[in-house]
Amino acid sequence: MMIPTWRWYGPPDPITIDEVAALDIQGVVTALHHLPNGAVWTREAIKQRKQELQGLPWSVVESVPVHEGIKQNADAAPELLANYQACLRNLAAEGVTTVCYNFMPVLDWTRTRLAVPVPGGTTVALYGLDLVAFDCFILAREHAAEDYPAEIVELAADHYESMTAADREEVSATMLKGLPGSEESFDLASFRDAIAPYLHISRATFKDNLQRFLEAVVPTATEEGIKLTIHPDDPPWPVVGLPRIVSTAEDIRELLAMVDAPANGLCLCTGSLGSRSDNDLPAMAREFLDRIHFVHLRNVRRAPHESFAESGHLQGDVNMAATVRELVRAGVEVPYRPDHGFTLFGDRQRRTNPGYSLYGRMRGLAELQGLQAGLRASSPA
Ligand code: DNO
Repeated sequence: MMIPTWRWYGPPDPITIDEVAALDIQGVVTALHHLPNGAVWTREAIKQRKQELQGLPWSVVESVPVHEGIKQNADAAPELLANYQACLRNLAAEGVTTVCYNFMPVLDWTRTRLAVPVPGGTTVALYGLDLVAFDCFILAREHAAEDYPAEIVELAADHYESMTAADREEVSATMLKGLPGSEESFDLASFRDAIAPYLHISRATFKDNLQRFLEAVVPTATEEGIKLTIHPDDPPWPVVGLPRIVSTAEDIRELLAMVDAPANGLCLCTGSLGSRSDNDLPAMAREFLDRIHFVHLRNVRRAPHESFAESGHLQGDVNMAATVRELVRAGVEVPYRPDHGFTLFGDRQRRTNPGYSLYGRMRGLAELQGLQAGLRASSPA
C-alpha cells in the first residue's frame, strides 16, 4: 500500500506538528530548511528534527538541495559533492533513507501568480503570458524574445501593456522571492547574476553535470541503503532560458540510465509532469515503477501558451484514477503526499505557505485515500 505522508516545514511551519499528528498519515516529509545549501547536515541537527516530529516517522527528506556549484560543475564541485555524500551518510545513520532533490538551475518550482481564484477554492497558477512578459520586459533578459514564437512575444507585449504596476510587482515577487521549499530568494539584480553562468552551459553540458552528480552520490546512497528520488522540473520546460532536463519520459529514461542502480530513483510528481500534454502519466507510472521511490499527487488544468492552473486533486487534466491505479495494482509501498491544495475555510484566516494549506490539502488527502481504497476494493486480488 502507498504510505500517506504530509509535508511539514519544521517549527516555522504555520501548521503545528500537533495538527499534523492528528491527520490520517503515517509519516512526515521534511527538511532542514534553516541550513544553507551545500552545508553538511550533522547527525545532531538531524536528531533535533526527529525530536521535533514528536514520534512521527520521518519518511522522506524533501529536499537535500543540490548546490548551484554542483549544477554548474564549478571549482567547488568536488567539495560540495563530498558534503552531499556526508549528508547522505548522516541521514542513513539516523535511519532516514529516502531523499528527494531536484536539478533545476537557480529556480525551484515557479509560478507567476498565487491565489488566483478558481471554482472550488483559491489556488496557485502559472500563466504563460505572465512568464513571457516577465522574461522579455521585466527581467529584460538579452535575446529572451528569441526563445519564444514571435506571436507569443507579441501577445506577451500586449499583456505586459495591460498589466498594472501592482500586477508587474506581483509577478516579479512570485517569480523571485522563492516559493516554499525553494531555498533561494532574489531581486532582479541578484537573479540576473544567478542565471548568468547558465548562459554558457548548454543542455548537453548540464546533463553531463547531472551525470557527474549521480556518479558521485548514487554509490554512497547504495552503500547506505538510501533511495534518491529526483523531482521533475516544475514547470517541465525551460524557464527564462534556464535549461531543464527532467521534463519528459525521454529525459527520465536517460537519467535513470546514467547510473543504472535502484538507488537512482524518481519522485513521480503528477502535477509537474502533467503540465505538459505530451506526458502520459499512467504510462510513466507503469514504465518507471521500479524506480519510483516517492510520489507527489497533484493535478492541473492546462491552458494555451504553456499556462496552467492547479486544480482539485481528482479534477484536472491528469487522469489521477488511471495513474494511481498503476501504483495500486503493482502494490508499491512508497510514500506519497497530497501535493499542494486549495485554500479553504480557516486556511483563509491563518497564515499558510502558498500551496501548503491545512484544510485544502486535507481535502486532497481524503480524496486520494478514498480513491486508493476504491481501487483496492475493486481490483481482483
Ligand atoms: C513544490 C515542491 C518542490 C520540491 C523540490 C524537490 O511544491 O514540490 O519545491 O520540493 O523541487 O527538490
